[in-house]
Amino acid sequence: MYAYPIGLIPPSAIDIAAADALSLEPRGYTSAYVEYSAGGWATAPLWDNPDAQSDEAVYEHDEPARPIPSIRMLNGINGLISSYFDLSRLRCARLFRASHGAIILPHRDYLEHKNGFTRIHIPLITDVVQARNSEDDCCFHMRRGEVWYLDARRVHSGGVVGPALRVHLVLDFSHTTQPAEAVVPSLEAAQDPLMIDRPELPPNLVPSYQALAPFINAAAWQELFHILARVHLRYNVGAGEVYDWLEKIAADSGDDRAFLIRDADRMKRYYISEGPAATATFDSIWTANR
Ligand code: YCP
Ligand code: CO
Repeated sequence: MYAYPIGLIPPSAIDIAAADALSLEPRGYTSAYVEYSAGGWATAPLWDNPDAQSDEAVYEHDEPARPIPSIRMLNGINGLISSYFDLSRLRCARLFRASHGAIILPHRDYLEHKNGFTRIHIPLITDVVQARNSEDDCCFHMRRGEVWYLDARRVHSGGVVGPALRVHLVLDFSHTTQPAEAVVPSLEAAQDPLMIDRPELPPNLVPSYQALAPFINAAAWQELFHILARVHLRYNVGAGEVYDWLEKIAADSGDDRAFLIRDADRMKRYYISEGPAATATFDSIWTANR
């Protein structure tokens, strides 16, 4: 696995940051990256380029990030960031939240950027059983207060497999930053990562959905995607397998077969190989001939 925990923030600092995070529910969250989310996954902007246009999506820039005006009073979150991280290298800070079975769909990051970022996650609110992240064939839990480096260029996903609330503080540093350079030298060392040992994939699970293929049309396609994208967080399969399953289901599908075959190919390009800037969204294609 390429992701690893690089340190631990004291519980007292996490407690006050978590209270700040709860104060942003729900109005602090935006609709950015809906195409990447299943269920109630959402992101809240915290720190950004001081010269930013108010665009909710992240873009590359060389200015140190500053708290956006609406969160300047959140001393818990802002104090945590200022005390434990190298602010000169910080480009963006956000919250990622998930609850009620929500996940971020399996994808690779930075495909739309020239260089990308060095990405750090810190769980503020989580659940040791229900909150999970994946990277390729691995599944793991990020414990509360751990400072994780994530290699977002690998295929990955994350969220909750039950109703629990999970809120991560997500920090993007300039792409030249080594993970250890993002944090202050005095940060407490991390424990070994908590890996999740998933049961084997039940042999009849994917065939059961394949058997439904003749009844799947474009109106049901996104929901089927969201169901199958969650399977790898419970069973021992790779994060990217969902796109192969959808390709096979599209080939056996009914009324919208030609469209779904093209869309399964589009999905691989959107989430895995070419990225959102170079690939149309599902909705733009589906509604084009309305
Ligand atoms: C990002 N990429 O790079 C987003 C987050 C998933 C897609 C959500 O910030
Ligand atoms: Co990602």
